[in-house]
Amino acid sequence: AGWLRYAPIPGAAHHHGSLPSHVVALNDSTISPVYTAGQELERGIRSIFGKSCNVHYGHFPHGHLPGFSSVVVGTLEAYSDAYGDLTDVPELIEGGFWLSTKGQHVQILGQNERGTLYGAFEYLSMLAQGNTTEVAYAANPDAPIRWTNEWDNMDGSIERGFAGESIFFADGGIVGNLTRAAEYARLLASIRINAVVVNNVNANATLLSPQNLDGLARIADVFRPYGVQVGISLYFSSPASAVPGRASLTTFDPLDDTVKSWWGNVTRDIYQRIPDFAGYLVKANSEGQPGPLTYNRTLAEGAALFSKPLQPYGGIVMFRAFVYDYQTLNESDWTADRANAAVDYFRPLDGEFDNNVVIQIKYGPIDFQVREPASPLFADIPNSNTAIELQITQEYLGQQCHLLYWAPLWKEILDTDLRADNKASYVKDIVSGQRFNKPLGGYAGVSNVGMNDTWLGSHLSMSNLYAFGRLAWNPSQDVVDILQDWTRLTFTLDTSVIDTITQMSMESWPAYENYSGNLGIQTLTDILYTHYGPNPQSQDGNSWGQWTRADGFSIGMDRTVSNGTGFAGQYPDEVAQMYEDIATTPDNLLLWFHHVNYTHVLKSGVSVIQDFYDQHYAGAQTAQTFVTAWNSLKGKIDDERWTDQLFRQVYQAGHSIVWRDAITNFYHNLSGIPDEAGRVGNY
Ligand code: GCW
Repeated sequence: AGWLRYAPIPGAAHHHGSLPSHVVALNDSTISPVYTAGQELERGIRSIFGKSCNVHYGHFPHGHLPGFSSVVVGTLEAYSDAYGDLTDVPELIEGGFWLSTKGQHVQILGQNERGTLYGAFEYLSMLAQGNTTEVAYAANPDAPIRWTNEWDNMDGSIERGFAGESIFFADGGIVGNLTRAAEYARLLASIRINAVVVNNVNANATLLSPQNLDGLARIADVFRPYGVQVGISLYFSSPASAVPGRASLTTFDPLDDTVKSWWGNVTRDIYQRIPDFAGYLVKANSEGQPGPLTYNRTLAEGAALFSKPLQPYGGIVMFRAFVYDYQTLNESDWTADRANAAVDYFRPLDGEFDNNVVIQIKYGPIDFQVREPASPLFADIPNSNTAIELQITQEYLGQQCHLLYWAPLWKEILDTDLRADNKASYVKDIVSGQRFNKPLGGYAGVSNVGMNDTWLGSHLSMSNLYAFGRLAWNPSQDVVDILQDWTRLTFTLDTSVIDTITQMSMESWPAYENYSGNLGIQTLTDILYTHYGPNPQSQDGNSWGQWTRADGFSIGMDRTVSNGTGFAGQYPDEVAQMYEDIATTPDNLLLWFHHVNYTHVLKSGVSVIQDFYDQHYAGAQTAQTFVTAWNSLKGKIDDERWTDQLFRQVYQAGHSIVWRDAITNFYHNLSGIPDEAGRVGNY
């Protein structure tokens, strides 16, 4: 149920008189999100207040609203057609809604059906939090694309998933029982996610077999009543792969006519089964994957292979900017830098992508690290649609075994002002399309939910999924407000519980950063495969291009233009200058941009090495306090969830000490510089 528990609130019966007794849902088709909204309202009001409502589907007869208190839920258009125009409703855009709880009839009126359902969930969220005040307002999305990506494989495993098997796939096909998929769609609709890419970006061509497309259509069928569309990831060389029921070509060259018609056929076959199909997500020429560069074609020519056939259907291509060739990265070259790749590839192509292509950019230039500057690419392709790719799953951030509330990190990136043309250019305003006046743009969150009851593998990690949806709708919201709404909906209205979970969650990112890799050095984890646990020695000499350049005296990536990889110069001038100079680079990104001696003194007055020691101790110390904090909630939330989370907090407390000791000892050995506080290396 996640946050859609609709737990009874204290004093529920007291509200009965002021609650509506009827629901009028202005659509009687069971596959309509308006119908779903009607069901959801009945279910919520019954569960939260113990009050049953009659639900009437379709227009109320004779063009009159019922004479008793009711919730009227439908599209604004359906409402006007039946009952006349409303004058007080401001302009709504796609997915927007109007919610008024004033007067005898609660009005929940969407710009479209999906927006109507969002409004119903908004009203229920208020009620479930004990808020029965009178409100009347319109809500509109900041950005049109609010998708999750699921890295689910056809065999049912999930890449970087920490919550069990896939809810979509097993044994090379689509699972028979899609109950969980429908429940997921319900959760997603409540946070206004409008599409899900159901398979891994490291895609498997066999998804395109006619039989599997039939299965995909079944997924779309269970999503549709929630207003959630389905999309898929494509494997670029599919035409030359063995796909049951399809011709196999000897080429996948994007300029080859047989390849073009191969993809044209696939696209036609999909839309025949799924008329509201969302579109494709493409990972090409990345980490050894095939792509247009295999044939010396540009990435734009590769994207066009998909955008052209999608155009007549209104589908879109999310083309990932995560393009780099790890085989060519050589650490002995001081100027080699994987962080440069995205801008190097995409900036020259700006303006060459079709209107229905969106460049999907990871928030940082490397890979979901605990601290990265915002990717400069957001500012560098003003003639292209862009979306930001965030991870909800905690690949590098403790894999759901450590508490980590992502939203403050996301917010910092979204609120970064990249100063394109020396003008305010916040990442959030670029991806919404506002800054560069683009029609498309938005958010992709790598979620990776699984069959585990908790969806993500731990109860507290669900705040991340919730916050993702909330910020994608409106990135200006406060991350504490979002967290507290989630906590009330998920656990209780008890303020002591809310305060405790708030404190733990808000301290979780700084704590993890402190014990896993501070000063912008990145998550010092095992980079070779697991991305879990400390492994600072793997951070150099690897072919992935995630380096720290640590030796006996110094550490950090020199990304300056004057003496390093030149990466800092990929930003617009004002930001480039800030990062070029140690004096103006914030301490928390120092080693991201500069190579310095361990004895270099930070703005805080402490040396780099001493700060390593101090922060690793501080971070691990904070993780210990999470156990005490969680213990204080015993009896205030149900035992089952309390026990489950306690196990994780105890584990994290121990593992944070493993992190602390591994990292501090590693750099102590390497540098030979003692800890002023005498902790490191003294047992
Ligand atoms: O860093 C890598 C992850 C891979 C992932 C890749 C990507 C899906 O470790 O698991 O592959 O990023 O984003 O494509």
